[in-house]
Formats: sequence, C-alpha cells, structure tokens
Amino acid sequence: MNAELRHDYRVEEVRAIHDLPLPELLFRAQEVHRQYHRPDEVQLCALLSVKTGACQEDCAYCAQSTRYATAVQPARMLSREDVVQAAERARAAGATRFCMGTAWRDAKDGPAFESVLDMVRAVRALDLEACLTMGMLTDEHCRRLAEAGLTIYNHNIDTSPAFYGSIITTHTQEDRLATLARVRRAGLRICSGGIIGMGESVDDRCAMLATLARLDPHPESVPINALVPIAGTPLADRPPVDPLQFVRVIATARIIMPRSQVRLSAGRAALTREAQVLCFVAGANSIFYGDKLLTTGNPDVQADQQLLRDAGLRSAPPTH
Ligand code: SAM
Ligand code: DTB
Ligand code: SF4
Repeated sequence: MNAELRHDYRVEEVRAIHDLPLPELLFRAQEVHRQYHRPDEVQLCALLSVKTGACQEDCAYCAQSTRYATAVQPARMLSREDVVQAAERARAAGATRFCMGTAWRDAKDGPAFESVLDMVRAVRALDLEACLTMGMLTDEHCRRLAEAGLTIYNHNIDTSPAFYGSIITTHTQEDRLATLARVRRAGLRICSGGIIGMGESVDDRCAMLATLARLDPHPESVPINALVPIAGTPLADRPPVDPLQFVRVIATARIIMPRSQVRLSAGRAALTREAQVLCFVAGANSIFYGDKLLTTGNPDVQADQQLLRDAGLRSAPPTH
C-alpha cells in the first residue's frame, strides 16, 4: 500500500519522524521514495537570475536586498536572447527544467511582466519545463503565466510561521501562502520549500515542513535550501548547517510529502560528495544543476556529472 498523502500533520508528529534514529529515518524515507519515484533518477534544474538586485524587501538571508551592503551589483533585466542562450546551454548540459528568478517583492505589471511572459514562452519552445520565482502574484498574473505555458511557480515559505518574523518584516508568511493559493487556483503547479541554518530551532524546521504538508495538494516540488551565508547580511556569520541535519530535514520532507520532488537546493556546494549521496538516499530527487544559483556558486556541471555517474544515478525525464 502506498504511503498516505496526508494534509493534517501536527508538528509533534513531524518531530517524531525527524528525530528517529538516522538509519530508521533513512529506511522509512527509502520505502516511501520507492513507492512513488524511481530511485535511480534525479531531476536537473537550471537556475538563472533574470533581474538581479535592488529588492526593497528585508529578507535577512538575501544577497539582493537593498537593506544590506552585499557584493551584488543590481543589474537590468536580461533580454529574451540572453535567456534563450542560457536555456540552450542548460538543455545541452542535460537540464530538463529551467528556473528564472527576479529580485521582486511582487510581480510587476507592464513591460517587465510582458518580458517575463516572453521568456517563459521562449523556454517552453525549447521543450524545457519553465519555472519562475518573482515574488507575490495577483490572480491576473497567475492567469497570464498559466496561459504562457509556465510549468510551475516557485514561492518559498522559508521557515516556520513562528520564526518568519525574525527573518523578514516587510511581508508576512500569510502573504506568501495567499500567493500560493492563487497560483493553485490558476491551475499551476507549486514549488515551495524553505531554508535551514538561519538560527531556527528543530521545531521550527518541523513546523515549516508541517505547513508545507498542510497544502492540499502538496507542492509538486519542495526545495530544501541550507543557508548560503552572504557577507553584509544579518545572517552572514551563521555557522554552517551540519550535513546530517540537512539529511534529516530531507528525509522528513520525503516521508510526509511522498509524491513531491524534494530538491537538494542551495548549500550543496558546501557538502561533500558523500553527504550529497546521503541526501539522495534520504529521498532528494532533484538538484539545481549549473555553475551558479542566483548570485552564489553551485557545484560545477562536470563535478555533478561525475557525481551522478559514480552514484549510478541518471537525469530524470521531464515531469509533464
Ligand atoms: N524575490 C522572489 C522571492 O522572494 O520569492 C524570488 C527570489 S528569492 C531569492 C527565492 C528564494 O531563494 C528565497 O525565498 C529563499 O528561500 C532562497 N534563498 C535566497 N537567498 C538564499 C540564501 N542566501 N541561502 C539559501 N537560500 C536562499
Ligand atoms: C530555491 O528554493 N532556491 C533557489 C531558488 N529556489 C530560486 C535560490 C537559491 C539562492 C541561493 C543564494 C543566491 O544564489 O543568491
Ligand atoms: Fe531577496 Fe526575494 Fe526577499 Fe527580495 S523578496 S530580498 S529577492 S528573497
């Protein structure tokens, strides 16, 4: 019998799973993983910042907020041609999904939004899945993105409801959840996850996962990021996440959201190959693939191809 798709997890239940002895946790995650996914496949997602920097929000982890003196130089929006070139390169390297990000609190109207729609159409025309992350959306934005052929929309809840206000004060987690509901109503798929290593407690991590699992249906993609500390931000000096903690969060996400793709996201460059393989064993079946995330580094393509070969894993076919 397949693991249940539940939407009523209490934080204590999630914590009990999270705290299992690690071999038991990994065993359960593997059981669930094999019921819903091919255990030898990993989804490869490319990521491109199409509008970098100058964001007014105060997300304490972010290199692109104007509130903090970081090394990021704000840049103009990329052109459709820039995006097509990057997408062609990503496809040639083996990516199946192409994700684009803008440093916006909420999606703009007018020419900037029309350009983004054009980018989505161009990526889809290359037969890649198209994902966008550009902040909060109205119903009309969602409708037009769906019409342009967007595959999925990324909008992270980032942390627990209780800890959210310690990280971001310029919008609320309820605002984020409201956008997710609009995205869903428009018939789009949802990519939503969060970050660990920002000073949250283990209960906060479990509450974040419970909040994601309460979404019905579960997000189709769940990115789990380890904080990439950015010089100049309030979180610049956070100690690195213990890889075994990362593994626990991934395994717990896998168990409570059995059908979702769980993405081992930011922070992978700081992990050893062995720790990354443990994340795959824990049920991660998706990665960001390409030398750069939005503003920070990612393992390079050759290293990732070698890792996948050595682990006997292969690129997953597109999900639609
Ligand atoms: N501005 C849009 C938004 O806030 O949704 C889209 C871009 S924003 C950079 C996308 C997500 O990247 C954030 O919600 C956060 O989860 C993740 N992120 C940003 N900076 C990060 C960092 N330094 N370390 C780990 N994850 C990060
Ligand atoms: C997600 O969950 N992680 C990605 C993507 N969604 C947009 C972003 C990671 C950003 C890491 C820091 C940077 O490169 O600026
Ligand atoms: Fe960074 Fe997005 Fe927050 Fe802006 S809204 S500061 S781009 S995470």
